[in-house]
Amino acid sequence: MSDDYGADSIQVLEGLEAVRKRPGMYLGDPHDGSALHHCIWEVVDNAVDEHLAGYNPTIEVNVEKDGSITVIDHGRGIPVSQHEEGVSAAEVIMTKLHAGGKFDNEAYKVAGGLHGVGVSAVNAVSEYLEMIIHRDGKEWYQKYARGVPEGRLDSIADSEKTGTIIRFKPDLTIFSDVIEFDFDQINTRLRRTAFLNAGLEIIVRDLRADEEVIIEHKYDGGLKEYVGWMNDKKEVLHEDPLHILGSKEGDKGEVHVEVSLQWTGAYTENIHCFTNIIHNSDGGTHLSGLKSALTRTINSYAQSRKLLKNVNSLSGEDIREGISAVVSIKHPDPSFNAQTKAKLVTSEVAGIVESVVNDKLGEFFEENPAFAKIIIEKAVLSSKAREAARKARDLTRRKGVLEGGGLPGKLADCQSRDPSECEIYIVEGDSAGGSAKTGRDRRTQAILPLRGKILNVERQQRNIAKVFQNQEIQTMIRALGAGVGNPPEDEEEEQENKDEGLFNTDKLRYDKIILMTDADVDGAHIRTLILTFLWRFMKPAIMQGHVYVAQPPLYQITRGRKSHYVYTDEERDVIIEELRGESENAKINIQRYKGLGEMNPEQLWETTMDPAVRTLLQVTVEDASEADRLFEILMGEDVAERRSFIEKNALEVTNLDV
Ligand code: 0RA
Repeated sequence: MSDDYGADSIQVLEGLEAVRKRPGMYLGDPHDGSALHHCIWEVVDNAVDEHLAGYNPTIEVNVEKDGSITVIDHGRGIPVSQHEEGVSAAEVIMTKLHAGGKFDNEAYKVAGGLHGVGVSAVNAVSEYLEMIIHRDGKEWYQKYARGVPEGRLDSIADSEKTGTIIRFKPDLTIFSDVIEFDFDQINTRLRRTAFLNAGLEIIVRDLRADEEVIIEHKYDGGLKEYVGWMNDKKEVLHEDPLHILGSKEGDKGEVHVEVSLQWTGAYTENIHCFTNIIHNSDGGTHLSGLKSALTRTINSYAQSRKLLKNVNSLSGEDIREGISAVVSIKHPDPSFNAQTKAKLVTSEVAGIVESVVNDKLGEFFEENPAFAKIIIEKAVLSSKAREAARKARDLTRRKGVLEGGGLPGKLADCQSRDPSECEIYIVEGDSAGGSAKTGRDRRTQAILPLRGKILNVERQQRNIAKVFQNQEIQTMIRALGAGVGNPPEDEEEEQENKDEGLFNTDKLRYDKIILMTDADVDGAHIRTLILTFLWRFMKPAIMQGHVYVAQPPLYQITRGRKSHYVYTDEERDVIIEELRGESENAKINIQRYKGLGEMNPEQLWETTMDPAVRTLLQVTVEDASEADRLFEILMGEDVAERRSFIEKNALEVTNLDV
């Protein structure tokens, strides 16, 4: 039926065009690198499915010199049979949106494929895509340009192997701003994939640099190794992570539960959740199930053994203090709150996870009373510290009111009272503060100078009263006007933890909180200390994008009456080259700004504060638990390690167009 074929191929072209026109709908943001990297995940997910189906021991991912990506798997190979009217099944999979559905019945379950866009979306946004399939005794080849096949699927050689090689180069007319693959991001994600699929070997190569980078991931211990890795920089309270495996019949079929957990001496909890290998950054019913099980099992054990002393019962937060855990469930038909799959909402999962964990944890405690005692003692300590913190916070708040309205004397406030147009610059040192006060737009820009280093709150988790006594911290809390203390993260905690004037972004007096520190290591350290405080006590300000880092220039380069401000060393070299090019023996003056204080008010305004020309970096957090881990390393004991770490990765800060 050639008519059908014609209609079909028109549909295919329309489908590909839809993806190219609105990549955001299919692959995520095409500007910030998420769609670009999603292309890799999409192809890899298919290869992981082959592993899940029991066929694929190894996946290789190469970042190639020309900016393309090669994904090699050793699965069954994409089916090559004739599908309809001379078109192979492989071509259908590569060109039809959601074609997966036709093939994915029974054994074949798409791992991430619940994203559902399939490799055809990747094909559509690729300048070229080459596909090599080993299957049915042959090697097959086909190439596409922007999703359109350049020829038919041909057999080019005999082959005894099976598997698929896909090489694609993203079409850079579709992506912008971030158009280069970030090897760290790729490696981190694939490491996680390897942890979640015990035994699967994933080899990642960066072939772009002269020195090739090759990293192999293979974790036979799966989640248990994952948790061990999460804790490798921490003091752990028991040597081996617990590992819990179980399954229960749900409404749509068997639900598998896998949990691994380990308590550490840290003061935060760090729990990652997955459904069918997809990360759920906002948790959901599996997380609630795990939390309920922990609270219930540990309280009932502690009560029955009379381990609670002066505490009535332990709150969930106290019990989870210092815990690192991963919960991964497999469900035949999960539902999520949104397209992004951030939160699992399938309600039966809560009860299933809770009962699996209850059973195993109860058993484990009975068999290891010494271990149970350590965990419970830590939770009791946490409960007492939390109570003390509550009192200290109350005191700070009341003091603020008693001292008359609460705005600190050091704050040079702005005139506007409309938070949406107001900004506060938190500035390192009084002298830079002075320049900033003179140079600013006083209608909308407030200046808060901080003197010296603020307290490292990461080291004060057992003595939170000290945090609230710190002058610089009190000053910040009062200037921002939005309270302090992170609100509960879900409804369950909400009940345990009544609202007590905790931090609330609705009350923020400024839309932008801008950290302006010197462009040196000390400046970076101060910035990190402030960010750590904001993260631990005002997290929503960061999560909702209110926090920014100012970018002061590193150099001023002057030739004659012309002067340039320069923000990076590379930029400096380019400008110098340019000026030399204009005239050989011109005198070029290079001034290095060691600190903000060296700039006069006009310079500070021109280079760093004027909204029309400045560059601000918005502090963004891809994943809250990753950020927790980061701050722990960052603020940990090893000063030298920390310094170099801060220099390199203080936080994921992404460039913002202002
Ligand atoms: C459809 C059906 C089958 C496998 C695949 C697609 C498949 C897709 C990709 C993408 C990259 N690597 C892949 N490997 C396999 C099942 C094939 C069968 O039943 O033999």
